[in-house]
Amino acid sequence: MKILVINPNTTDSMTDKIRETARAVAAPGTEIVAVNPLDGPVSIEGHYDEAYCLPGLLDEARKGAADGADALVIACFDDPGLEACRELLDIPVIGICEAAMAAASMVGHGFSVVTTLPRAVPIIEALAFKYGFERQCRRVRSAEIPVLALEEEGGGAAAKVREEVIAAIEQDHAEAVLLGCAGMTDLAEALTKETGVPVIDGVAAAVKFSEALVGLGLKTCKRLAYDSPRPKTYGGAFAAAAPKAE
Ligand code: 5HY
Repeated sequence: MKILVINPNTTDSMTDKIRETARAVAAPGTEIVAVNPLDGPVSIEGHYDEAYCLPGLLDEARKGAADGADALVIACFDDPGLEACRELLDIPVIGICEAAMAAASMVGHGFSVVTTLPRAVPIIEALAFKYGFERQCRRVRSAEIPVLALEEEGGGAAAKVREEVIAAIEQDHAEAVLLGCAGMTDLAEALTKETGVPVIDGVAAAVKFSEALVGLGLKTCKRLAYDSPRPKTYGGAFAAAAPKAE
């Protein structure tokens, strides 16, 4: 099978890290294609960035599906464009936040999340409610680092994430801790070994859930919620993206 993994921001080094994790956890016979758009924000920190990542994300999703992807992983912890991609495609579409929360709910009674900036906290809290994990989500913490700090070797960002992971375990009594940014994907293994608590990276979780859904032969239901977009005209720069009659 082929899994398309899209980093919706435009930072190649983060896409490389995401690709490395995805390929490391993929089963033999699973091909990983990891890409990011050329147009859009270098990092997604809040709603405005998220809005401007969507056209590039949707274009990459459309191209990847046409190239034979069997599933799509959206590798940003805000799960941007999740429902739009499910309308656009019939292959399974999985967001790394939803995947990480689902995995955490199966290995512990309660989980915490450690993300980057304080502004990301309410966004992830809202996702916990949206996905029905509000009872299991103990707290969403911020390491108070910009997303791109995670791309700086020796910049101290990893140490700040580690501090919050330990605080989540000791203070929130979290039985699993989610890494609330795709840029943290390379930190999960060492933190799990050090703490003895599952520290869950959404990229890895989403890849394995994708393999499971494809293996079950499941596709997105195209009735009602995720029905294909209705054909209509789009004006201006988005004209080529207009939904066409199937
Ligand atoms: C992410 N931003 O996973 C989110 C998470 C965050 O560019 N990739 C980003 O920290 O807001």
